[in-house]
Amino acid sequence: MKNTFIIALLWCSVLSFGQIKETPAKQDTLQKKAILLNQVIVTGNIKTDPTLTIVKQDYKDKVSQPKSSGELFVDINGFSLIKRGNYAVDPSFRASQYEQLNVQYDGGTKAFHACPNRMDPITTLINPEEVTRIEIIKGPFSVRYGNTFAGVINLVTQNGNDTGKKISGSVSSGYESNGNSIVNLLQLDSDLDKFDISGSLSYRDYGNYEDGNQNEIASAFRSLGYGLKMGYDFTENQRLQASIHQNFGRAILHAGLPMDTKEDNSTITNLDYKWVNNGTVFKGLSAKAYYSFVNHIMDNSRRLTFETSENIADVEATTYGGKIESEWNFIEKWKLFAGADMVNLSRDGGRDRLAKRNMAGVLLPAPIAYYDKLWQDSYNNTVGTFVEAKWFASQKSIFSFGARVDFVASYANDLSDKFKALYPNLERRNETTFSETVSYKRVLNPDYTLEVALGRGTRAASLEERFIGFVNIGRDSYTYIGNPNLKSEVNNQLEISFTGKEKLNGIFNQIKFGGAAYYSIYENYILAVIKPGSTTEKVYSNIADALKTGFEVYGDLKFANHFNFLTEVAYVYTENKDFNENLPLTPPLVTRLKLGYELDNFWASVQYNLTARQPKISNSYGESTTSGYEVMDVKAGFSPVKNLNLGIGVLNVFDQYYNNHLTFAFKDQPDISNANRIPITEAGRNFTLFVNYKF
Ligand SMILES: [Cu+2]
Repeated sequence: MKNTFIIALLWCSVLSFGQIKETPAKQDTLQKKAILLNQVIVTGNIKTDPTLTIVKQDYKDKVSQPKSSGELFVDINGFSLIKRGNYAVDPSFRASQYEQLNVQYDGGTKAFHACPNRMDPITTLINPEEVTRIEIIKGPFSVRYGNTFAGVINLVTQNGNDTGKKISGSVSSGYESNGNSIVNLLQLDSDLDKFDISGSLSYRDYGNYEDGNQNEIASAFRSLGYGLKMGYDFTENQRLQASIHQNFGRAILHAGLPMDTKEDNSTITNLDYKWVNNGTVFKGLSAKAYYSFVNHIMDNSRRLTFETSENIADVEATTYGGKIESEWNFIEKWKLFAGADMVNLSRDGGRDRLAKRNMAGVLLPAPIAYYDKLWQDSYNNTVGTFVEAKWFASQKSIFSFGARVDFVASYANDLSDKFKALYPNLERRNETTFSETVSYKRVLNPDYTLEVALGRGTRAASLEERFIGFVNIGRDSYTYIGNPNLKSEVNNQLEISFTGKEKLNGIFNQIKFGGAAYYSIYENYILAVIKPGSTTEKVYSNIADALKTGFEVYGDLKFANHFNFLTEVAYVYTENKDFNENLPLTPPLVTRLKLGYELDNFWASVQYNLTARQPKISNSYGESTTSGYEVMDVKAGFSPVKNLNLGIGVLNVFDQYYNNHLTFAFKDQPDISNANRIPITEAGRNFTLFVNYKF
């Protein structure tokens, strides 16, 4: 009843606005088809763009090495990577990660991993080659893209190009010396008047890499993937699009996890529709539906523990959902978006264990078989509804207001006896969460912008946090246990951001600069905490008092017509006041310096990354302090003939031996004595080559 009332209230606020028309907004050079479908959420249109965004989009050009999902984020200020090997790479933004970031494809398609150890994070489910652009909303400052706790990451995949050509496309090949890794790709597009189709096929075969001290790190993998997208433009203002992506990973080694992937098979399907209306009040409608399925099989056949117990886990995840959104111009100087979305996730599967030795290591007369329910046939179903309004108070001032309500249902149909004993009489749980935001954007002059935003983002606990059944999924060696009674975690974030651009005289051509500072107060932060009275088990729990603050700044100077020099600095500080320590996975201070040179058919860049030491750690998470390090990459590319591009690179030129603070520690690696808890070291010097031919 209360829920119905809240929805009614939200929709009344939609309908109570008056009306008038808008002036057509200027659009930048983005693909029209992607904009028409709301795949792109930041279009350069000040009237519809969300507050406080980052866009990274030069993924197609200037390639000097094969792309990996990790590489997509490595150059974005404020981002770090959480690695468990070379394949399972999760992005971390300002010390927030996993489900705290709402990672999605093409403006709202969601897909979740099946592995409890995140061997198959969302970034591995779509080929990185297909990603042409990444958009980030830096905090809970929009309610239109689903639950937004610490930010939205939208990976935009390519569309049928507006080429007008019956057949066009490209073939590419890449090689990396460190690991003897290869990537091959084929991309085909066809644009036939109202109908267009695009497809891509990729194969990658990575070997184990060597770190800066020539230690071989278990990280090899093979994967084959394809994507197919078909679109039909009914009229100039209406488009329907269907897509399918499938990815097949094989023999994936994870140095930082207790098992290796035998097989990883994923399918994501997607249907999008958009109608842009030229009326004065009703401006358009967009709708989306998606379905994804991931099957994941892993075992410990390559590990020392295999002598004691043969383990194989077969798990699956099913995600389906959709979104419908409408756009209105009720009152002069106001724009309004209202809609609803749904994300349903379910996971099932478990682990077969064949114990061959007892705890003391003595061979058993006959092996004993066990089955562990890892996911317990668990469900997390979310339905949300939202309203977001923009008020153009003057030519230079824009206010945004947003509110959303999410109704979350969670339950598990197949609880293990151990879990039942811990949580007797467990029933389906219903929760209602609220998120809201208000922000102000001031265009000081065309080249200077100031933004101030305040947001409250609420995230209900994930399936891992609620229902994971007695399994080691952390960086440490504890057994993790879900907690179905967790409260939702809340991020109250304030952010101030400034960007500017100035034309210069003489040898200097132009300078661009900017910065952002933020402060977050967390409520009920979710963390796995040692179970009272236990030395081997951790239970997901709410932390009462925690915070995060930090900044990013950048300056980009163009000079001598062809040169540019970029400096970026990012810093995060976190505090878990309940435990009097840092929150886990807080990256150290990072400074990036990049000198670039560019002509029409030649480019080169030198990038120097300085990462400070991280003495502030989370002891309860099993972290250790990390030393600082400096890594230099040199890249260049040229185009000897039209449509042919060659790129070469030397990564980690000085063969630096180092480990990233967020990367997992070695786990059960046969050739590394006492391997547990030693951080995985990153790749040493690496020569790369990339060739691309367009037709
Ligand atoms: Cu796995």
